[in-house]
Amino acid sequence: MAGTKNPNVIKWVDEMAALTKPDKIVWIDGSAEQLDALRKEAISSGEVTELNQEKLPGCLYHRTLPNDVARVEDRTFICSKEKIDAGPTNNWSDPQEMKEKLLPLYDGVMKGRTMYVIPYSMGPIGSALAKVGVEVTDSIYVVLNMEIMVRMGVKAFENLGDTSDDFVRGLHSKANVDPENRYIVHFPEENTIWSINSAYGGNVLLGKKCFALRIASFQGKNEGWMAEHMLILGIEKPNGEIKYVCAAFPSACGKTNLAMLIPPEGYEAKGYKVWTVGDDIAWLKPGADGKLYAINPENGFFGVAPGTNVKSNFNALESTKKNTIFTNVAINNDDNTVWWEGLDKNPPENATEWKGAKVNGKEYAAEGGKLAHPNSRFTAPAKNCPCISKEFDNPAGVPISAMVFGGRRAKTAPLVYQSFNWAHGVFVGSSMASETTAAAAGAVGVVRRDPMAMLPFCGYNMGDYWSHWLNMGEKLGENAPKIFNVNWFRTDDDGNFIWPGFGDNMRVLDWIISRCDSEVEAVETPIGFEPKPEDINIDGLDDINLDVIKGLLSVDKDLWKEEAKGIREFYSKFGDKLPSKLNDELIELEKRLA
Ligand code: OXD
Ligand code: MN
Repeated sequence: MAGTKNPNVIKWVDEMAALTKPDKIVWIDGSAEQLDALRKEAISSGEVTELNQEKLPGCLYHRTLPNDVARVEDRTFICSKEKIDAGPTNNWSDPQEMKEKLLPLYDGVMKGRTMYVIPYSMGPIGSALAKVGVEVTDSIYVVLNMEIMVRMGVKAFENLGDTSDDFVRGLHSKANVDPENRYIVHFPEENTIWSINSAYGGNVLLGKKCFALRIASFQGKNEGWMAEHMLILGIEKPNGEIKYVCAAFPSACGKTNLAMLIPPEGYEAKGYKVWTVGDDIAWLKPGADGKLYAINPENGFFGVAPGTNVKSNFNALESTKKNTIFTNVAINNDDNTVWWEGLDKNPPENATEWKGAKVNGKEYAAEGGKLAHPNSRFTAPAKNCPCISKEFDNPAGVPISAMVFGGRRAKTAPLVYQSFNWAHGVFVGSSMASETTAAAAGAVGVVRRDPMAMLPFCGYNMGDYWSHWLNMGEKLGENAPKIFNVNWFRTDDDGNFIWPGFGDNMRVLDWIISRCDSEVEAVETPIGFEPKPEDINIDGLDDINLDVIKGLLSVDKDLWKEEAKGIREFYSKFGDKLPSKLNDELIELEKRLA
């Protein structure tokens, strides 16, 4: 039963079935009965296993093939009609040529399999900011994950109605999970995503990166809104007022941790609280009052497990205690629970590592083996999160006061600074960068530009994307959020982090919201407005005194001159698409540094 009369949906699903030739088609209605039956089927086929149902009720475990453990940027394409519209930061292929290449791979690929048709809404049902997608897939694992990550089922059709054609078409087949024929392809001008030969979340949960960032960023440009790789959090002040902040960081900068931050004791005693609206993606649109409102289009967290523990992120860990799917973590066979590096210091002796081998976990870890894959994940319902915002389901979204960019910089960027204005803030975001760490292969300390943390996720030319940002600022005028940059990762001469990070990042957020409320003054520097050192609250911090804060806020002009050169080189890739305003901002920065 289709659950919709919409002829556009029905026609497209018919076409996909004619192409992939499944034995059976199952429309996902979102009912508990149907999901229960699918869970049982996935358990009996071995696609997932049930974890300890007393300790982890409703939790399942899944293992992917070792060749299929992460997003594949080199096999991800933006197929706009014109190459220039994909821009220099995306892989591009002519849409027709790409279809000719992929159609034979899809032809009959679901023979002997069931095709699941998943209607879903990105964003709360009934929200003017929400959008509908339909994903067809031959993977129950995808259905079970989508159930957590999006608002799934016939209710999504309420937003679409009976005639609209405005839905994103997602075609996924795990096929043979063949890495040589793995493709993650976007046709932004056709609202269409094709994914084949992967069964890893980021490549197959098409609502997430593919739709909510790559396709949605393009839709947002055309329709006057923004799809950003940003967490959304609310900071409740002692008087009960809540200020909302969005923040973009490249991966491995602690985005989920910041989204679920627990304020230091002194703040909690005063009555401050932090509420999570989203940990990965924000859709932003001006409201009737002219302010910028954000929704989290997702309904769950697809978080990296390693490193998550009671201290680093209590709230994320709590979120995984029920109805969660774990992928590629290790199993503790003593009690059929899960383990990953950084959960605690006790790898289970009787373990199964992520590829499926039974090992003595203690010995394995002592020899440097990884029991969980470094990119192993939990898929957890947002409503499990102890600090989930009361506004999480609010169709109107939350008004954004500040936008924060950040990266991992050992010396260059100070702890925090504020942009002079919106256009300067866009410049700051466009030149965002992170330095490579010893954790990744290759040279340490190499600067990688990742504008607005959108490098792998912008579905069109990044130059046009920056123009769109600049236009949004003009439209918002006085109501535009203030833009900031933070860096939690400054190191001392021995390479140790100076700033404690985690919950103590609240101290920086405190300054940020005080600036938004014009409650605190700032110091003008060549790169932006900085706090007066005494305005960063260091009460209760043992190792940090005013001099340390001064150091964290220092701006080394020589390093920044190098930085400006790096930005100029990066900008040169964009040719005519680089907005002249950003070039002007760079020239102004160079003048201020001279
Ligand atoms: C993610 C990512 O998985 O940004 O969220 O890579
Ligand atoms: Mn992300």
